Amino acid sequence: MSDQKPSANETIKASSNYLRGTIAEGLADTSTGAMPADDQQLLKFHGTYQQDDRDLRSERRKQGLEKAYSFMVRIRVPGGVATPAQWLEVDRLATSLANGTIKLTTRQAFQFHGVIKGNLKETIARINRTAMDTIAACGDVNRNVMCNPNPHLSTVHADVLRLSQAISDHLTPQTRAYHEIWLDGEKLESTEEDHEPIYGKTYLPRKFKIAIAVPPSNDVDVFANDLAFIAIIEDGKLAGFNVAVGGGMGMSHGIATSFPRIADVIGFCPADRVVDVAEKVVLVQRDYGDRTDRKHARLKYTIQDRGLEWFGSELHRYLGYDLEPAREFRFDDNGDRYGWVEDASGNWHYNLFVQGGRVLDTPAYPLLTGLREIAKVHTGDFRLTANQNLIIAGISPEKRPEIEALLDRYGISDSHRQSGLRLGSLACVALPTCGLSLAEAERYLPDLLTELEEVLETHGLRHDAITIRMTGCPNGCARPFLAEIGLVGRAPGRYNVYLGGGFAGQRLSKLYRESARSEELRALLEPLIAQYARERHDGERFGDFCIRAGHVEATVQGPDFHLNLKPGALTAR
Ligand code: SRM
Ligand code: SF4
Repeated sequence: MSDQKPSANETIKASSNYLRGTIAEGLADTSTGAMPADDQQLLKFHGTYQQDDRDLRSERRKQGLEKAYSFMVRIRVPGGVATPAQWLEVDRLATSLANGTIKLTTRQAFQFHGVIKGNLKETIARINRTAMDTIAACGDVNRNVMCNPNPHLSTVHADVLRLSQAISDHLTPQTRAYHEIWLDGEKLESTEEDHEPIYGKTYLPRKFKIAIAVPPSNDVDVFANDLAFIAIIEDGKLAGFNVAVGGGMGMSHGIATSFPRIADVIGFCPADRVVDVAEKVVLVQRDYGDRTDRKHARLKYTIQDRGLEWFGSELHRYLGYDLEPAREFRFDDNGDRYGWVEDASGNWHYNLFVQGGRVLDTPAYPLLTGLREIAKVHTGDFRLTANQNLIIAGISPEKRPEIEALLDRYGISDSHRQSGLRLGSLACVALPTCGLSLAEAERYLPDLLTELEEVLETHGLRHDAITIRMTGCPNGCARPFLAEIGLVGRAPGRYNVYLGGGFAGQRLSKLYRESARSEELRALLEPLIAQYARERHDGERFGDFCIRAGHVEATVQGPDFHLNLKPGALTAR
């Protein structure tokens, strides 16, 4: 920890009157499509980011116009569950007030892009009218709580979903600013000061993320979270959760003090203590997280700096009791179960693959329209997965033919019949909306996959599951450091290539090639894929193979992520 003064964002939060700032005034100013700089920081807590269309930047600059400003709006969906009515409203908003697409994110949320300032209030108000919200979807607070979305996988699913919603509710900011600013006619006239019992006036030092996994599926990539709960099922019942802390993906190229880290398992808690444990972990981070340097403010750095032992004893002090020893668990993979699956009660679930999580209509593939027609007749719900996919869940046997006919009519029924590599792919948004992207991701990965599919075909691996994730920068929004192949934007058309991540998201990958040009990626990966096809052991995963074959070393935690360790010097986690 440094002795420096608090970062600028701390001052903005402290003087914002519980996140109000001058947002209301900024929204009313029609002379610009942008918001004042400080309010842009506060808007994140309300679930929206100011962006501009980066494809248009230079043209607009030449014409002397201000940037093409618009807003990204993120809808919180705890556990990823949305009703058909909610889906239909999301669709209406996307097509009437946003850019005509729905983005399913890597944290089971919906995102709109391209909402102009004049439409922001209506968008957020309408989201709230369908019993969803955007508060705390972004900002220095606890974010959307993820949980395994597959009800058919486990009988304890309902319990786990309920708990993820309970954690989410408990950690939602209490400020009335959200209601005042966005929900017309609900301005509270009370003179009482707001009160944030958990966060206080300056909220958290940085974003905070929680996920719950239900083994053997690690489809939420639980180790990428600040706080992770791993369900322990004994005798078919939920016994409680292993608790893991200190995960996070983001780093900056060339800055060795920033690094991805996977969460460490520190113990076990019974199910009825999970909300309390979540609160106290948040409080430890609230009180000890670094508020001077936002690049060093996540829980992973608090733990890395002070040690896991320190964290354990501090957590004990806040809780007033000890966690129990961690229990056995095993993860098989971090992907989705595609296609049709029947659950114990005879209902059906269809997990479709959504390329890059982007739901839109193209002449060849009217996915948005197809899902709209399904939502009109569907009596179950929709489940967003952490792999940017969608489950049409809870389809009764009587309803299945009708849903199947619609899937066929709109060309969706084959969505899960893709190569194993494509099904295991994730791409973050990147260009043109993300202000931090250094290279393409969502718009480029599909083409790269088509090239790599030719390679897989040649080597007989078309149906083998391999995880590949691309991001436009090292912030890691598609968790590339937990993929078997991670491609991380470095500059336009250039990517750092990471290999050796664990197939179950249990091990970080390692840098294999720096700043490879996009035209080189196929040639760079082909020999590895060919060698894997020839030399792999029975059941050996591509990531494990890359380490055994000596292409990359096994990773270790913390700053050592950047060290070029000799193979075998340290063991894989
Ligand atoms: Fe992310 C920032 C998109 C999941 C780590 N992320 C951003 C912003 C808001 C860019 C910005 O700050 O200006 C991106 C908006 C792009 C756009 O145009 O929509 C953005 N992140 C996304 C999404 C939409 C990617 C996607 O394609 O699905 C995901 C939305 C999740 C959600 O629904 O809440 C998304 N971001 C993640 C994840 C994955 C996860 O949480 O499992 C990570 C890695 C885990 C982690 O937090 O360490 C992630 N995003 C970041 C970071 C690095 C944070 C760090 O402390 O290291 C940033 C940059 C920042 O916060 O300064 C960032
Ligand atoms: Fe933007 Fe980088 Fe996140 Fe991709 S990884 S969405 S480029 S911040």
